[in-house]
Amino acid sequence: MARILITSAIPYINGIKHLGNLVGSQLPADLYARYMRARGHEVMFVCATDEHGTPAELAAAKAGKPVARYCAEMHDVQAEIARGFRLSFDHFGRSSSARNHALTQHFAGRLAENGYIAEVEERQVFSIDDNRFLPDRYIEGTCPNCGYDKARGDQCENCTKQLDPTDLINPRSAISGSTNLEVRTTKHLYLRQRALKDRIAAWIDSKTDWPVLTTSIAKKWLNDGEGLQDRGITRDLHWGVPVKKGDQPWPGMEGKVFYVWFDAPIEYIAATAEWADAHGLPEAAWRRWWRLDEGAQDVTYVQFMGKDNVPFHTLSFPATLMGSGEPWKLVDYIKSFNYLNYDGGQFSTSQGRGVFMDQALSILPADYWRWWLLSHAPETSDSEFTWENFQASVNKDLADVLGNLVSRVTKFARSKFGDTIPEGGTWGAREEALVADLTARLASYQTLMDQMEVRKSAAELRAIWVAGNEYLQAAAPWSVVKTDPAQAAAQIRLALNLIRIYALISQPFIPDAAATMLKALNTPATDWPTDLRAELQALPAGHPFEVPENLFRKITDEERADWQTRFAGLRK
Ligand code: B3M
Ligand code: ZN
Repeated sequence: MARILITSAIPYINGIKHLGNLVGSQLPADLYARYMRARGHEVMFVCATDEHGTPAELAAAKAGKPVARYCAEMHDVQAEIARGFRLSFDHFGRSSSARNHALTQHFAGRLAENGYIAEVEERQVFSIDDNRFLPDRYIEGTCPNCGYDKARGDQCENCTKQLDPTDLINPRSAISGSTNLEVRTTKHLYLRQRALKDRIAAWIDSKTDWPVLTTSIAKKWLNDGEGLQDRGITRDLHWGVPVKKGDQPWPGMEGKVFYVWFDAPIEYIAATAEWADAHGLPEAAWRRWWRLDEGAQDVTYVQFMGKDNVPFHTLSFPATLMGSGEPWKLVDYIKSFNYLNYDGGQFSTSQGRGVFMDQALSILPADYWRWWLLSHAPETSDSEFTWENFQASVNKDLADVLGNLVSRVTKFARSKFGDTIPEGGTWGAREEALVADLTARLASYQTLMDQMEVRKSAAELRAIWVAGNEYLQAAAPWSVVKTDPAQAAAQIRLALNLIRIYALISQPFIPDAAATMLKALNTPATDWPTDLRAELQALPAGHPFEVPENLFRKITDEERADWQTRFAGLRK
């Protein structure tokens, strides 16, 4: 049994996330966590809300609420929606927690002791009309790297380059739109990433198995142009983790807070500590996941994120951990994703374009979305959500292939043989061929799931469902029953057992349908099936079963057209 630590990028608190956010981090992380648990491994899967920085302040101001209250409310909203999508976090924490405050201040203190923090008198953009400094998202302008005209002060969404507000061309205030700006001097702390460059570069070079998307972005910002830059890690804001050296004051930094991207990844650790606190467990319970000197040397750590988050996870967060000089667990594998587009454009939270997580659940249950999103995950390139494709995929894969098999088999079994699994008959060549085919396909499915090949895993799972349909098509128990009822009984006994296997192996993708299938078969979720010949005979003759509710319904053309119109415009 292995120990696997899984983190999903933590979603900003500033509103409900759209389906593009979901498929880029939380959903594939959940798929992997569910799979690894089902394979019998010990899993710690954490996520949280990212509650600091300008996104939180701007959203609270827009909602007309104090930022602390806004964050508390939005955390509950996001947690509820995550439950709705069946995201199986061991803990869904908050970056504003006391744990994260303490850990963030701890890391800053250690970095300072080790000489990796510089105190810099720096020039910051000040808005005369707003009477305040404009860090990060408080300022917008044109990206000096790619020319995108809505780049923010901290990063260009278009080309992923990390920016400083003073880098922007034609800057304007995101609060008032004012261009009446000037540069003023203020003192800030810088993380001396350049001093850690060689260590980071060597570490990234050692990750030969990482996806190209991850390493290409990391290497781009490590080596391009002037290479890795030192990064400001404090801000002139009120909301955030107060700047301290451990638990000691930091002279000259009073009233300032740490930059959101400094404390957000530290929340991965803090969320694990919050998990231990929530369960009344001792410190050792979370430290064994994170401290190499306290058990984490056995842990495999996997992170999931969208491509725009890669620079922070390959450069800045490792720099924090390495620079601490303490034995913290570094990530072993970073699974990153491209963007999901929406019906010919981009999903956008700021512009309210696309389908948001709450809206999605209001029209269809989680499994429909989980299946489509995962089977179309933007892995090798950006992918696109269209309502036509969604309808086709749900109707074919879920309703026709899987749902139809389950309902046909259970209904036929009940009408011909009653409420228990029938006895009689034996397997022949066709059944043996099915066992061989499924055994090979299951092995391939497992390999793909182990490799986090999300789309390919979905395709293989679908192929496993199709193989069952083809078997039934060829065996045709509904005809055989007329001449050889015992033979039909053997076929349907196998088919009912097949439904159980489908439930066990499909659960990471479609947990609710899997639970319904197991319930209909009066059987608990057990270990991952290994020996398919034995598993296809696990439920014996005489075992009671029921006909489940329809697993999946089809999406009609009218519904599709209706949703297409309803979600064409901008939200709010
Ligand atoms: N909140 C950005 C995002 O939601 C940011 C991720 C933090 S991961 C430590 O995409
Ligand atoms: Zn750019």
